[in-house]
Amino acid sequence: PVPKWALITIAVAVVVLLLLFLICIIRCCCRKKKPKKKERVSLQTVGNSTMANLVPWSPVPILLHLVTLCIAPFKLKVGVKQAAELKAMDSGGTSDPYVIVYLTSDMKKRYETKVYRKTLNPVFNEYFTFQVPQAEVPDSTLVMQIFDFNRFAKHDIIGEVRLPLATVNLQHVIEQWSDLVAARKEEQLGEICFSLRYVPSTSKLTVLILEAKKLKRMDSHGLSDPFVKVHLILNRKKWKKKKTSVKKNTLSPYFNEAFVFEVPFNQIQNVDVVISVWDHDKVTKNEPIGKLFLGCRATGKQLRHWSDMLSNPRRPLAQWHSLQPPDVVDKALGLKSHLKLPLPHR
Ligand SMILES: [Ca+2]
Ligand SMILES: [Ca+2]
Repeated sequence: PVPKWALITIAVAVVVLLLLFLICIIRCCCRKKKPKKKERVSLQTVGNSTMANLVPWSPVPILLHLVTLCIAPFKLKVGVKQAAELKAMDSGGTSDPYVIVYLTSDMKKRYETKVYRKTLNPVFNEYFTFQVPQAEVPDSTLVMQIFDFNRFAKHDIIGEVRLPLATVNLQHVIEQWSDLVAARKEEQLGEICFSLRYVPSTSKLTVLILEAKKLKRMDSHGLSDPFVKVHLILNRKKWKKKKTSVKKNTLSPYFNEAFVFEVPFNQIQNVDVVISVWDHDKVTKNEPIGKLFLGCRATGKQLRHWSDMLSNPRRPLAQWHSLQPPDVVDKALGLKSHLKLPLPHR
């Protein structure tokens, strides 16, 4: 017979050994999960950060760090970590870099890092938090612009990184190097307000063009002469079209013109409504100012407006929308190039 104290000692020893074994396993696992730093990752691979491809050395990269803090409301923490081998903008062969960070869904909210004097390899390690309505996340792009500070002259832009949030897997922490590219000018094309109403029993789709504001100025001596075209696209082909009257010399026209289209209930899912604002010109051809489309293929605010219309039959629903560059919208719609040509003015 084994004494009781011996049994207890053996039991304690076994438990201690098991605990040690468990600690070892946990340590090994954690070590593997630590993200590798300083990998140079191309933007295309962002969608799947675990499968990031290594790309050849690039001359001016910047290291970013993204963390989704909260899903609803969507909160994103953006870390500007460091930049390497920046272009020298000052005569001494150095730059004084700082970074401006914003999301295109709210361009008024901009953050700035401190200025780092006389360096081409600044280490910023600064973090900024953004909050975005959930519906606007797919359409939003994170923009980081690096500038060279100058005390007595205009600050020069060194380059920028644009990261459409729709291309990023926001459920993972992302830490990656991105290449800087030449900065693009942010263009405000304007906003348009219209209401949508669908009555399934009568197959009537009503688009009421209400007004527009902050439209881009298109005429060199004057403002713009806006009018609105409403196109219906069925199965990627232009189907029906209507247009408003022209409002002369204004950037905030008021239309209040309604268009009724007959769309059978079994086709409503296959229809895109394209709304474009044009500048009328007497001498030269009319020019598009901006565009947007609604339908089951749309995203963000436009998709929400469309689905609200479908789930509230017979009720007109009005909403403001931002105009997008016409070529971007045409690309999203996958229209053939010949359909992009402006129609002759009557
Ligand atoms: Ca400078
Ligand atoms: Ca004009």
